[in-house]
Amino acid sequence: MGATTLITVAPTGAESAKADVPALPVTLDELVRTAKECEAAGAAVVHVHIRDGDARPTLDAGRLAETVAALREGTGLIVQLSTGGAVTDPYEDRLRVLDAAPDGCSLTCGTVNFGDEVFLNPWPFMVELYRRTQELEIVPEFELFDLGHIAALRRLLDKHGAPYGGHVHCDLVMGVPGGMPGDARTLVAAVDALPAGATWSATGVGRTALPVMFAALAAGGHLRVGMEDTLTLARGVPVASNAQLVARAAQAAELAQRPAMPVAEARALLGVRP
Ligand code: KMH
Ligand code: ZN
Repeated sequence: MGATTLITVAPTGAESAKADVPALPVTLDELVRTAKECEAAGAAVVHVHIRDGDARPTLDAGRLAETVAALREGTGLIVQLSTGGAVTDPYEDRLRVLDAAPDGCSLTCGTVNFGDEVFLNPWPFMVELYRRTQELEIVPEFELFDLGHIAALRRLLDKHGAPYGGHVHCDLVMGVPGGMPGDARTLVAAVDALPAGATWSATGVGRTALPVMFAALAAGGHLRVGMEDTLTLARGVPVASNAQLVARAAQAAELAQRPAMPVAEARALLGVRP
């Protein structure tokens, strides 16, 4: 078990509408301001989805490049772009995300029912995305929504070698309707199945956020929090800001005697490009 806790913030996502969630950061200014606040509260990685001028999810190449530049300029955070996008995004657009040259990107290890929709990640797409991360020297974070995704991750590593940076870091995304449940016994089963030497964070969507956070800390893992996954702080209390969620995670990590990991340590752990 490491001495510190890597905190990733996922501030926006692709699923919530600004009209329903006014605190959601959707413009570049809002995103950079949020990222600065989250860095100050203890985050080391920002997992980024962007929106267009109408606050709708987009994978526009120009906006992605501009976003990476602005986050680098305004923060010291490790910039991880989502390649998951929205469930409607075509594979080609999701692959082109890497052209924005982020430090890292998400790479989901299989298809999963996603509420009433399907989040498609067939094997050939996973392989193509993985190869491009290796070529472009971008650190992938393996997103695992279900236990079967861990088998696909192991197969990917067996057949296509180590990721750029040489280290395998995973994120258990738990509690998605259609994916693995967000509870302690599922978390332990997932962690037991991970490849040797991998590090991992966990996030629980919706009301599984706190059980998953506590289970992850108890099991020696890292944390992902943010308004992509959680919009309610407590029953009937909406989340006011992403920084509020990061501060709560940092406080829990401190109580667990593994305080928030400084960004420099996170860069070394993940092996991101200097
Ligand atoms: N928005 C979801 C369909 C990722 O960022 O890579 C997928 C997602 C995963 O959020
Ligand atoms: Zn995401």
